[in-house]
Amino acid sequence: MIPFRFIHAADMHVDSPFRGLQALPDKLKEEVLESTFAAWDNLVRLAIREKVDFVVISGDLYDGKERSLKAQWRLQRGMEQLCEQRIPVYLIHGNHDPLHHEVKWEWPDNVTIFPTNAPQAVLVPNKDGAMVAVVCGMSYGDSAVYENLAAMYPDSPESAAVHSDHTARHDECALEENRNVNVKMKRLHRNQGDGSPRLFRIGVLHGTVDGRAGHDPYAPCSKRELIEKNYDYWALGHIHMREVLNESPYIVYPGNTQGRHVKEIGAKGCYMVAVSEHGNVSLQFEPLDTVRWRQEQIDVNGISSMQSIMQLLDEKMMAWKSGTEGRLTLIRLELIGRTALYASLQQEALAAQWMEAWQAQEVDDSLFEGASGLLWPVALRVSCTPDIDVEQWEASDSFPGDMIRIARQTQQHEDTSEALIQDSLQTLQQHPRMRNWLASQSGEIQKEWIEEAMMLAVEWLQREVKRS
Ligand SMILES: [Mn+2]
Repeated sequence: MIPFRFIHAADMHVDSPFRGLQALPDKLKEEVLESTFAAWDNLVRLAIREKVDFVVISGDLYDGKERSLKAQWRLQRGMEQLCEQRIPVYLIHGNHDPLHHEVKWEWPDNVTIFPTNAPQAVLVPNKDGAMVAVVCGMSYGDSAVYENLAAMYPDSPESAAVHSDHTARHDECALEENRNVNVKMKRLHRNQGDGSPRLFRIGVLHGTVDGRAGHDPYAPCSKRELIEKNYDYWALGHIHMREVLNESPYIVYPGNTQGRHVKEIGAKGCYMVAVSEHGNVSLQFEPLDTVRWRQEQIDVNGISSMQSIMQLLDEKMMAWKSGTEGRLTLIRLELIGRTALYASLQQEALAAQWMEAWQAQEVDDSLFEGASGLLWPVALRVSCTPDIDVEQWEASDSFPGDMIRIARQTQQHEDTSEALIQDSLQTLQQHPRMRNWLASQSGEIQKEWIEEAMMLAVEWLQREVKRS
């Protein structure tokens, strides 16, 4: 086998709208809105700097079916830069950017887009023009594809492969059945001779392997099925969390190139894949994101004053801030642990005040350094428990014991818990907007309210008992 290297990326979602960031100062909002574009620019720069042989993108380049002109233009610019450096790009379209008939955009000659009706295999040369790989892929023509596309991929893609001729004119396109698809391929009339080195097989697929909670089950297939296809590398897209599902052969989700909300935490980027002359594959993750999401828990167990909690928060934040590597980082914090300060922490004003103070300091910093390297708290949630022994109280013949027992019984029955909530929140029910909001809260959340109210009450009572 001839050694070569390629980049595998997916789910760029260029021009994601990032809804729900109204609270961010304009300068940071701009940085966030620019981030999916910037990640693409970083990918292009990486490919050029590392002189890779080619780039594979496994769907969802755009965020929406109605791709914005701005996104198309920015992608075009990057593709042209890659074209100038003679780096081909092989891409498929996914559920967010299906290749429907209204899509009319001319890519430069280095770009190969796989068709929608069936998988197509393409022979891929390295920098010196020697054939090194066969890439087989298929695009979505619709935003929802529920068929098992993997089953349609040929077992020996070389035999059905066409030659991807990046110098061919668009009107020479051999795939008449995909007239509006910008595929520059020519049927290959010669077979790979017996003497020629084995080609590395890459399957490019946007879909769901073995079902994933919280994701639409587009193009479902099993890992076993992919393994049995006998490809060397499955370049997957769709699931935004980076994961290597299998190593022999490699089955890889590179994750998205830029996190888009607080659930898409940590470094985001692409894989640099190197194939050795013996066919050994090695993967190197390369971050491309410019804005990062983070989620951290802070244990306040044993801390005895609010001031110390605030100090601990500051210390942790300072440490995390020094690790942002120059990226704007949006962080969601959660206070946990058993604490005597439970009641004080329940007053939301404290969390809000600390957030405001920290944010004001970050705004000051941004005047000198811009948005890069800022650590911006987007939420501070208090999930502490009071410093009380609930079990001991519950077993005791006491007023707090009665209260815990009643709360537990109430939680167990939907009717009684709802009646209690209705009764307790009567004043709030009189406000139409509040009434709607209350009605939209799930039974689980209502049970949490009862739990919190019970904890608060027992905590107060315990304090009074100690004092008397
Ligand atoms: Mn996606």
